[in-house]
Amino acid sequence: MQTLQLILDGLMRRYRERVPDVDKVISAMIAEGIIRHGNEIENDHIAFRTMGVPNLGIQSLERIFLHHGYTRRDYYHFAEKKLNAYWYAPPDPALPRIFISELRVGDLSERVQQIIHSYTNEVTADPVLSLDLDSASAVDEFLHSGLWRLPSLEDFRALAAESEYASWAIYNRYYLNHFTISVHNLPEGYNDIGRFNAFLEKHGLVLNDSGGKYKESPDGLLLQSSTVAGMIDAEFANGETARIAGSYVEFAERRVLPAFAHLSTSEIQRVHRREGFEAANANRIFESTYSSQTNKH
Ligand code: OOG
Ligand code: NI
Repeated sequence: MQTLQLILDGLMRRYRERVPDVDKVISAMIAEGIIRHGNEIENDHIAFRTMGVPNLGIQSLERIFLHHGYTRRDYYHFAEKKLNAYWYAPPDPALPRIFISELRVGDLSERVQQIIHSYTNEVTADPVLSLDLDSASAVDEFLHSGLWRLPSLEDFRALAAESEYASWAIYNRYYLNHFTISVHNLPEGYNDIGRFNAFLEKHGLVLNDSGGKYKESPDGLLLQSSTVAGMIDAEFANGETARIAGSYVEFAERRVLPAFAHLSTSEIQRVHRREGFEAANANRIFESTYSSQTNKH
């Protein structure tokens, strides 16, 4: 538990450093009196992106979290974006869920597959198998170091033309893709996604509007929104530079399940609320790093 907490803390620390929207949201929440410090924010889930090739992908990355007590749950398939994903339930309800997706590399064009393999072939054995999973610093270093050479800008652009997920993952690797603020436990007036979005926009945050500014599951119980990823100054091979999409922040409202509608607010725990994810919502949220959304900055 201690080790897992250190791994999660390391991910959050670097994410917060790279993604100015995190502090922007937290400061706005403090200024508005929604929270007092920031550490009382409930993290609904964190997400990673991976390359679906031998030695890497979901089957490799998930091993870190399975080792620390996470349980694999539902599978999702995104045909148009050529992705697979699973979500993982934490060993303790105070910890975030994890969402790991993977590019179905074999479904892409020959040319793009070749570019991806030219990088991922540098990984000749599953790196997680030789990692000391009980060492928080070893895992932390692994998650934040390069598995392949720095990409060229030309390759990055060729990938982006066919899959903006591919170009994002080849550059950003296992840096956190997002963390997610639970809005349902916030004070009255901010505890539903529509009002929380209005608060965010009032403070100058730009929201992903693909499929609407929030996405709602068919059962009406899982509502999600996200910021448009901020741009980072990225350095490519041969000293070339470009502004590319980094990570974003997500917001989730999980409503109480009909079976527990009779409970009073103080009795409601995580188990009484809608669990899991929703493919149609996720399909839109992926676009938070796509140029169709980042162009709005
Ligand atoms: C993940 C998008 C899906 C969710 O909560 O459904 C997602 C990504 O952008 O990698 O986060
Ligand atoms: Ni998410």
